[in-house]
Amino acid sequence: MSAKAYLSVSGDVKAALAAGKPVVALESTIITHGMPYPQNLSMAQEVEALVRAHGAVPATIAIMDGRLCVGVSGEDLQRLAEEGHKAAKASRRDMAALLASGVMAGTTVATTMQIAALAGIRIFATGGIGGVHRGAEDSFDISADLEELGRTPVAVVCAGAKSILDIAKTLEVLETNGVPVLGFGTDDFPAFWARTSGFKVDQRLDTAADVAKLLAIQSDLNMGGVLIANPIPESDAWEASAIEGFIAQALADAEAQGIKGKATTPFLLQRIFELTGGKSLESNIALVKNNAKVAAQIAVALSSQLASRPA
Ligand code: PSU
Ligand code: MN
Repeated sequence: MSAKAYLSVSGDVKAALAAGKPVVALESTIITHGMPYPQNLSMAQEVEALVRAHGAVPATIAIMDGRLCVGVSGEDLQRLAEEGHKAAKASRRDMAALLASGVMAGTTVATTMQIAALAGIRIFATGGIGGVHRGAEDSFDISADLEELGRTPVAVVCAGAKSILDIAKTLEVLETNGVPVLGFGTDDFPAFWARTSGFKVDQRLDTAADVAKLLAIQSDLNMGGVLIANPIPESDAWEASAIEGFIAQALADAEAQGIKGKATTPFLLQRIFELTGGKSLESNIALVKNNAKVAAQIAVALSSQLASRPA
């Protein structure tokens, strides 16, 4: 059987893809492991509505009932949101096991990219990518997202990388993996809750049409993913110095409790949520929505550019 035999694509996503209409993939680890219930459910619904409002079809991706599901909605979205941390967190290495067992899983950036590419979706919106963890020189904890970006031809719109990570090392690995890092309207690589990190992006582009032009060429070259870094809206942004104390506390707590491996990112997000009295979650939701909007605009620009190419 081919990998595509495991795909279950919803009717509206299938129709849009067949017609060359814009589609935006959305991940589900952010639903199961990134946010508490019920805010995770309302976020997922609002993000889908925003993608539609900007002219594209949303395709939330998850692994459910032994299938690679593309275009999860309604009841299934509710199931994922309620399952929360009881669901699995699907990274690349977990896929076969999850399909074999039928266990429900939120897909990370890495697996969402894989499944999106399999379905023929080119644009994907998330919150922040995984990266090189602080202390990686000892722990070797480097997110599979960085490897996947190097090899899978999907453009990922994110708000940069969370400052719980080592951003300098994350950017170095992205360079090694051959991933173009574009700043959408910014020269500075954003740091999730903060608009800047002090590190430069590879290239700044200011319009969706300019990004789409680059993506079409990247695809012609048969190359891998592209990272589009879109800063959190000013109204919801933190000063880097204001969030750093909470990050340091969350990291210290993770260390004290011996949190390791795939539990690390969900633990840190949850701790920062508690330490900020829920404010980090409001910012997280705002930046995901902003990424969904920009991803839809890029998807619309890309499908119109591809449609106007000579056959
Ligand atoms: N961004 C968010 N919330 C999240 C994540 C990203 O706003 O929960 C998830 C993504 O699915 C990303 C994962 O792929 O965290 C990274 O996990 P790890 O560091 O274990 O690779
Ligand atoms: Mn990791």
